[in-house]
Amino acid sequence: MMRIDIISAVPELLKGPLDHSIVGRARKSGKAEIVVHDLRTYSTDKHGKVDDYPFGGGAGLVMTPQPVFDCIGSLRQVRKYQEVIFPTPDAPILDQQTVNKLSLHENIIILCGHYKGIDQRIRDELVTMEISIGDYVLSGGELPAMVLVDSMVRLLPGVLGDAESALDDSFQDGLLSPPVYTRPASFRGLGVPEILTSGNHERIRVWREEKALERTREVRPDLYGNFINKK
Ligand code: 6GU
Repeated sequence: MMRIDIISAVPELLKGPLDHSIVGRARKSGKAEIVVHDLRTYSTDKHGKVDDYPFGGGAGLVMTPQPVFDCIGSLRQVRKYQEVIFPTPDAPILDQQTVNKLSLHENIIILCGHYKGIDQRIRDELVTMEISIGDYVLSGGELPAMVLVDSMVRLLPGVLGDAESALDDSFQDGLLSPPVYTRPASFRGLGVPEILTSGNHERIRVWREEKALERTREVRPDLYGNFINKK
């Protein structure tokens, strides 16, 4: 069982993705506990303000320290957290290896920033890990938090069935996945590679390996280079 506490000033953004599909099922069956905390309820300001103008000027608002320190402080009185993760574009990019390690933790906090950023003292004193989900800009940390949650939860024991085993995922072996087909074997005149219907499991395994290599070399030469060098 993994517990994830998510702190957000816009908790409405987190509703849908946590309640459905793999993550929704993992929660309902008790394999993951995910709790969303509305940062505004921790603000001592009478209007629940959680942001303010940046010292030194500049565009946009900055998340203030008080509600975040109080919220994380109160969470820490109940349990011990292995990581306090802050999704932000100015951080190392999340990869499968990192997700694999994070999925082994018992308790983690994800702090979603919004506005122009969060007061640096929060990052210095509370945040233990920062991750970006790619080289482009999003409006806040909520969508990246959902990306991180989904990637971790699907690795928890019993969340995926044998048939959908995470070991087959793209990236788990450093390669992209080969193409897949399902019924019908002929659709609008379009067929399926003969080998997949041959019943020869060894030849199918080799075919999939070849296709994975081919696809990776074409669309992700960086991954392909790594894979070849490690072999
Ligand atoms: Cl983690 N946050 C934001 N706001 N934008 C991003 C990101 C994170 N990763 C890529 N772009």
